[in-house]
Amino acid sequence: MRCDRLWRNARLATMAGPSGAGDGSAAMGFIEDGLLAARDGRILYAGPAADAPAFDAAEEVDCAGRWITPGLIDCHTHILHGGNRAHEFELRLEGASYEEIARAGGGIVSTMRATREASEDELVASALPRVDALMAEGVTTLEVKSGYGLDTANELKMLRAARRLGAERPLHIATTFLGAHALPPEYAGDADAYMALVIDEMLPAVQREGLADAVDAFCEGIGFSAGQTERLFAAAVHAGLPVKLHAEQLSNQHGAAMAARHGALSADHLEYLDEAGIAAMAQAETVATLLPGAFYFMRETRLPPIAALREAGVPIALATDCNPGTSPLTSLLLTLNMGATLFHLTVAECLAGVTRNAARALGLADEIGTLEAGKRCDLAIWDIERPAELVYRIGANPLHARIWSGQ
Ligand code: DI6
Ligand code: FE
Repeated sequence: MRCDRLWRNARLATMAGPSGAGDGSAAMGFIEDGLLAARDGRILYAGPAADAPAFDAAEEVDCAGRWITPGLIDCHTHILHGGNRAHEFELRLEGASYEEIARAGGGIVSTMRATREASEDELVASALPRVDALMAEGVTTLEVKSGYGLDTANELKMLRAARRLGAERPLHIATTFLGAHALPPEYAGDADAYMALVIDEMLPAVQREGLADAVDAFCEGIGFSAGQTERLFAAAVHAGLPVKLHAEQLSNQHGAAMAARHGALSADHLEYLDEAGIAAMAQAETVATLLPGAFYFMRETRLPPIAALREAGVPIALATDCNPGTSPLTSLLLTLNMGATLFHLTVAECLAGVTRNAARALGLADEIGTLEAGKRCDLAIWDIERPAELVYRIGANPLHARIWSGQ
């Protein structure tokens, strides 16, 4: 059988183990003497060398026993933004809280100002070093949210800039419209009016240009209520866009259950999630995207209900939440370590969280996230003896090669 490229002598973590395979090598789909073949940017075969058909390959790579995993997926980022918030970090070190800073006009609104001032070119240029840091660790798909424009022109500018990241780099970009991230000062005291603008003007404009793959909101005391968010979600679903939600990060607003009722791809953060929220997510198969970088940086002490999520069979994803205010983090490998150390996830859960379940959180489970025939050939090839090393080490980057769409 003809193929473009063949990787031999590889150990594979397909991340496609049978469900119910437990928590170890079976769940991660380990294959010791593995072979992977690609054609036209797709995986043609990934499995034991002994079972592979005879391939006629244009190019062959000897992996010398290295491990291949699916290319990593960072499924929740605010990587595009103007400026940074190092000064607010200093204020927090002196005792100010995130909410106090936000209510005093800092926080998301200070990044909004810097983002409005930046041109589309400048936004792209300032994000690229952060994007490059993630790619250097094997990231092949990146979700990018808007949410620092907070008016129609600037939200569109952010989403156009987000799409351009995917033209500037060999990387799949999934864009998320987060117009309902914070209340801009011109709408102070009137969140309902701002939400109406998001629904009646921004969302249709975003749809006309095909700029968003999903719609998100910040459902929080300092963000939008579950009722306000529900109006947006009804409009998004009506427009054919999937939804996801920043839910239960700082308090329990019952946002995750509301999101699940709208078939949300994911509910994210979830430190204050309750039993009813977990049950609703399990029923809707909504992914729980956990963001240990924000938990760490905010010195949060309340853990997301990991054991209950696991018990209920809610799929768990992990992401950087890369943003200037609560998670200035550009390492998905460090995020894996935090998932294990701070959130008590197993190695299998951590790795599924940045592959298979991250793909589900983006609605891309048929395209990416596992090493299976038919999926895009996005790979990370690692200089490691066992996949646990990806979770175990702090500050190491054992990436040997990154393959995107077979290249
Ligand atoms: N939750 C977060 O952690 C980020 N956005 C959100 O809704 C914070 C964004 C920021 O502070 O700039
Ligand atoms: Fe976020």
